[in-house]
Amino acid sequence: MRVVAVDPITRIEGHLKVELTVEDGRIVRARSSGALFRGIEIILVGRHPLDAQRITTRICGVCPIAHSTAASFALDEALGISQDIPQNGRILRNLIYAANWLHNHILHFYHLSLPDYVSFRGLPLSEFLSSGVEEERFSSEENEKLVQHYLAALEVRRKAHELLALLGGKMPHDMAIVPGGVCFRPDPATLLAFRFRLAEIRGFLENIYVSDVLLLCRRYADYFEIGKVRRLLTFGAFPEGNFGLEGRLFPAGLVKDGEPEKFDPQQILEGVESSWYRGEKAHPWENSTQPDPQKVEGYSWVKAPRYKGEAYEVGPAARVALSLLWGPQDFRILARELLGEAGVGPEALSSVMGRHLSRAIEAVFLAKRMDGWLSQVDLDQPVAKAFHVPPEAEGQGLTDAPRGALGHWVRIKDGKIAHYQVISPTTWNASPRDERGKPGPIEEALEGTKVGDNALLVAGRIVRSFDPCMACAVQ
Ligand code: NFE
Repeated sequence: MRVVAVDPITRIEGHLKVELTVEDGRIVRARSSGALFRGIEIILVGRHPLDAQRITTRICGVCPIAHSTAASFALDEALGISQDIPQNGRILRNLIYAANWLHNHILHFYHLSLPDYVSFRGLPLSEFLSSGVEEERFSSEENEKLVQHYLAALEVRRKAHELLALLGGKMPHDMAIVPGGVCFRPDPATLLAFRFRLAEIRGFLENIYVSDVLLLCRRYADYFEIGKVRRLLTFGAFPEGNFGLEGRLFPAGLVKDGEPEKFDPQQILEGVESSWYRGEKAHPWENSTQPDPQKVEGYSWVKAPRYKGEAYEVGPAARVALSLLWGPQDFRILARELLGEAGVGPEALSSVMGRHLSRAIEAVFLAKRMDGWLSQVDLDQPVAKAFHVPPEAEGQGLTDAPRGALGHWVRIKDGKIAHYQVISPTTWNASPRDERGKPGPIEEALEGTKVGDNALLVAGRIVRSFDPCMACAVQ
């Protein structure tokens, strides 16, 4: 038996530590641990409610628009205007947010994951980039092509940031999404520039990204059986009609052992049994953040959210699984086609390769949908709803972020924030054990995996397939 600690196991996006106990070439126990405390929920208390949206976007430089969006949804509800957001406000928010998704998926595949599979031998920075991949599943031409696309993707990511900034003002931390809608009115030239940039990015997604992901899926088909969780949860994303959980482009729901279920936000409880906090398991409306760095049973700053008492994987696999059942017809056609090309069915989504394939499916679909949204912007109509901040109110903002289900909960008293809680995607995925000793999703995906002498490489592939972001995971 040996114990291996990998710290950090994430390439960027904060430091996730994973401790593995390996026995007879198999991971028998895994502990995932967030090593940095943030305290954003505490900082927010006592501030003006509108600060929530500006401050929480700073939680993360990779998915800032996710927090901008969730905070705006929570404040819309608290201000009593959720159902009055003008169509332009809804569409422009979606476009800004979706641009961030495209960037995130390209970043994850090429720059955070590909070094786990391709060889960078002979290239500058090879020692820095390589995960020590020695197996040769790609021909040298394929390897060379993927390395070239790694470099090309840097440029495409810059374009995706520019796309976002055209409507969002800047990246990271957009200036446009606000409670009520957006705070600026684009002119026709800006919309045209957006369409032009989007077409360039779509070209890369459709012609290069998808075929690179399919190539990886073919060469590493065994990884459709590795890193499974089997319980999937999504809050859904991108309102296309009314606000709320219904009418989203990607529908909300859960899939447990292949069976879909409606999602009920009241069933979320967050525990701190193995986390360095005081307190009892509670719903985010009642929960608090009381750091206790000396807690003996603790091994992580990440809390442990559970749905009906169970740990759920959140992220692209959950969205694709649900959208295949309840999503738009054109999504189902695309998803079935790409799953067919990879030679797998929906049961393979919750796996290392399933997560990569899911991101590719939704990125291609989303970019096409964005083009349609753009045509719906009506420059003669309002972009925001005016509001007054009430002295007492509360609001819940639920959306999926690129990495999965994200929730913000705000309570206002005496015109100030009295309570703020965030549960982000990586809080779900990287959560530690709960009061029943049940592992979090990343721990579960690791445990039982045969790794032989390659514990670091295989565990790295499993953990990084979730795209963990520790900046988001701890609040
Ligand atoms: Ni910091 Fe994020 C996304 C959020 S992950 S990247 O996607 O919320 O926990």
